[in-house]
Amino acid sequence: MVLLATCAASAQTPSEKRLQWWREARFGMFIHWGLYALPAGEWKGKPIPGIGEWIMNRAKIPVAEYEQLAKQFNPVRFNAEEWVAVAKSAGAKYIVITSKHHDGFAMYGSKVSKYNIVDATPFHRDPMKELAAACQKAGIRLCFYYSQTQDWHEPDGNGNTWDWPDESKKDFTRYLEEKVKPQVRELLTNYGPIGLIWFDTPRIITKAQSQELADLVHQLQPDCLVSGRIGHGIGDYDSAGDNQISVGTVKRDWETPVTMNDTWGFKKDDNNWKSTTVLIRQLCQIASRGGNYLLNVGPTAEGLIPQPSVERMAQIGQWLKVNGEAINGASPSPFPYELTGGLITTRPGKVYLHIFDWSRFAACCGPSQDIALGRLYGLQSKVRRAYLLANNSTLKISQKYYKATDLDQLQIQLPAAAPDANDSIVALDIQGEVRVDTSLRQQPNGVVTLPAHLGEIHNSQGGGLRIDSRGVVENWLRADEWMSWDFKVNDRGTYQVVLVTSEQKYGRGWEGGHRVSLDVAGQHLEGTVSNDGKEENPGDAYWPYVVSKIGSLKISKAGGYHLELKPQEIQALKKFGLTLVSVRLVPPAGMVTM
Ligand code: FHN
Repeated sequence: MVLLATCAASAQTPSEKRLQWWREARFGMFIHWGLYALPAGEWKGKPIPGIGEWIMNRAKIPVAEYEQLAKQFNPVRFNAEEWVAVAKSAGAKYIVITSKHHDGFAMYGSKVSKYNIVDATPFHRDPMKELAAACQKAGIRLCFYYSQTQDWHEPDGNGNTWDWPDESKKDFTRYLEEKVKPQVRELLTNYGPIGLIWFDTPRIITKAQSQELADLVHQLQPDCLVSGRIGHGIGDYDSAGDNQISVGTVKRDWETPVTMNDTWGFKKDDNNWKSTTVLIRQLCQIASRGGNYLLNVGPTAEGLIPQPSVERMAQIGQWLKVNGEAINGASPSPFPYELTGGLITTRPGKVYLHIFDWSRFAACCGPSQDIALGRLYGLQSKVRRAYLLANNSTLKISQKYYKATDLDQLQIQLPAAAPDANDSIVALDIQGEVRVDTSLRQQPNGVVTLPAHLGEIHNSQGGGLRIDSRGVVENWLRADEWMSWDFKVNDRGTYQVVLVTSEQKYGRGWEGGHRVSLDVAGQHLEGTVSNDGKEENPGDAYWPYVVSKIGSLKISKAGGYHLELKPQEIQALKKFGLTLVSVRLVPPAGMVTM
């Protein structure tokens, strides 16, 4: 199969027109800031578990008590220009800030509700006005988060079951008409051009109501985007789950919001900061799959962005200064699978190899200690020049086609050590369009990876096996559903068969003990999915991978193969079932690959 990565020049829909700047941006800064920054994760001397901005809900704080926070909220150290400078230093192109979160408190001067930062706090300033001016000056798009369904401050809003337990008395439409629409109107009228409105947690909103809200936004500002979380697929783009990096080809434009530690709103005891390396790699992962990265900071009640966030943002920016052309405005990888040890982005005439793990990419050693040889399979376009973005040094290359194995190979001579510990980028100048062989095949390190999201699903009637947005199989709860893959192997030999499965999101557990069979190359293997060790999930530390060794198989000649994975028995007590990530065929260490 040959894939041509082309830019279709079809007529633009209004949504596509709105998306233009956003696709070019790829990276934005999220800000969760509100009254919740004051308790900062603690209520009446007790730490409240969970994300900081949910404290009112988690501690079931009555409205009358929570409202008192407003009287103490005085963020005198807030400086809009400093915040915008943090975004700018990171290379972020837009800022999305909470104008009203689920606690119902407007962080701007609202005429619709007195429960707002100008009228209800001693601060009396409108930070959104100041941010609008600072963003305008810095050339950054200002965007507003707005919680359209959950509002714990309003009797008719969704979510406050402790002050108003009787759901039958709630009139959501009234809340929508009397608070949401008028406030959205204010936000789109009083702050200049707004890049997007980031609606969230649609919950009980109806399709018609989501549509009315989107129409209102577009009527007030035709260029303003609407986030996917307006509900019912009505947004201009999709929003992946929190901290969930989608895998594979995502058909629509998408964005992932990501926390820098474990909370969105400030929590004084949350110091679980992701490293800059992880953050840079997440940005690259998302860009290589055609998405946008929205990285959060949670300022304090004084108005300061925590120092660890400021530092990480600046470090991302330093990396982007050198490597930004491979991210901002870049297109996704033309391959359906990941590069060994890294990933790929493209733009017209260019392919960028992002190498995270130098030794895994440069799997075979060069003639002397100071050279490593990296290889890429499947690129069919002619490469005119290869060079390191880090220092613009040209790299020696050779390109060959092996007819016997139908293999295009690009070999690149690299320095022995990675020039950038976060992600070293090898840029390829190519002739014409990017053309690649998209078949699943053995990679230069000898491993054959068959990702779940690229397999064929054989559902049975009433069965529910499917792939979630992380690329993990969910609902594989029945033994009469199965999966298969077609792939190409270059090297003869014996391979260990490993099943990689995933823990549930946010450490909610894992289920093993499934008995499975594999049929491939005329061989039949049987084994049990057991926990033979954990492996870091490159996408997210929140749900590690579990590795199970199933047995070994022999491949006696290079060529195309078909593998079928069929369960004989599935353990589904916890309703997790067989959470497959991939089937991996691993050659013995030291096997010589072509
Ligand atoms: O409930 C909110 C949460 O507080 C936070 O704002 C995140 C950010 O994506 N959105 C919701 C949960 O998905």
